[in-house]
Amino acid sequence: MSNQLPAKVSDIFDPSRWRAVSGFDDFQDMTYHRQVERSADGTVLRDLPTVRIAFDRPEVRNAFRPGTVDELYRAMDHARMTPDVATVLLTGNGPSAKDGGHSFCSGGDQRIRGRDGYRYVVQNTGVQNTGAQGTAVQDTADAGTQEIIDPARAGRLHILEVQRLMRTMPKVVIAVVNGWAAGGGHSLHVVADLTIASRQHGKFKQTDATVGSFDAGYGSALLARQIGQKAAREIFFLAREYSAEDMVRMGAVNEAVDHDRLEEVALEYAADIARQSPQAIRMLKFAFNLADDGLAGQQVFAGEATRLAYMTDEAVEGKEAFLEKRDPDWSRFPHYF
Ligand code: S0N
Repeated sequence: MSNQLPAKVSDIFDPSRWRAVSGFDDFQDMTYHRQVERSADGTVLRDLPTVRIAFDRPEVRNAFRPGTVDELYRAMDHARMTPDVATVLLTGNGPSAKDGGHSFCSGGDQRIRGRDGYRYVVQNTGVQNTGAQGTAVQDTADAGTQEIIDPARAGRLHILEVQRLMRTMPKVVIAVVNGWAAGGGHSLHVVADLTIASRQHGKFKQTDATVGSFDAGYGSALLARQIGQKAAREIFFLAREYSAEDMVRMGAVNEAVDHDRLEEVALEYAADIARQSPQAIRMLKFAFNLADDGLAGQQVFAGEATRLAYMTDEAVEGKEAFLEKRDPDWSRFPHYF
């Protein structure tokens, strides 16, 4: 494992607490770090159970384009499958070098949204992207890239796949809102299990309707479950700006924190989570989701219940009886506890 300190990607990012996760060097729009403990001379002593996934397009308030969403999904799914990761911090890098603006995420990149779907920028391989991969190949200003309309992505809002992954992964996702959470960025904070926000720079605005967009799933309906129908409708219908403190009062944010302590406090939350039983945390997360997620929520909860049941002698008896071609003997197992 490399002892090299990662680049400082945000004003509140302390490189000594993190290492870049290997295998994600190709990321253009996101960064992915693992929390580590280091000795005084910077040697990595051990991994700690928290990862930090961050939007890295501060010049456009961390708006996401299709490639951003692909990277976000990859990092989130890697965190899901890493057994010793308990908590994911989802945040935004910055501030913007252009104007100093702070942002968590401002949602879908409006510059690439079109009637045909999304323009999808790919590295120029010198091969025409036609047929299954793409149709309309266009010239771009950037040497080395092509812009294509990818039919597999046209009209496909795959940020919703990230929302479902955040919702169903057996880990706690904390939205660490360091600046603007707008549009689809606002929805990501709604889907996160917990939200903490910068008192000075955390700002919330649901701009979907302003730009002719609408997250009619978790972004709106789950928000209404969290803070009530009237407040959620106000946020969407009026598209006003709210501070971190406003959001704490409404019950949409757990805590407003001084900006320079935001990441530190997020890690304190993560440390408390890591002290709990992993099994209890995932059963609780799935239980909190169950009623609002309907049969899909029941399926996730039931999947975990089945996994636990497979560890019992009773379930082992059923499996062994089948393999041994005999009737199962349930006599050892009570019908009532
Ligand atoms: C965030 C806002 C309020 C910040 O205002 P501020 O601080 O005054 O900054 P600006 O000067 O406005 O912005 C600085 C630069 O950043 C660019 N920029 C900001 N946001 C975006 C964006 N979303 N896309 C592209 N560029 C963006 C500005 O243009 C500016 O650049 P320059 O300096 O070059 O002019 C303010 O910026 C704001 O309101 N932003 C737009 C927020 C927004 O409307 N987002 C889209 C809302 N819709 C979605 O997100 C859809 C989400 C989604 O994916 C989805 C989910 C469910 C169902 C469907 C979908 C779907 O995919 O459509």
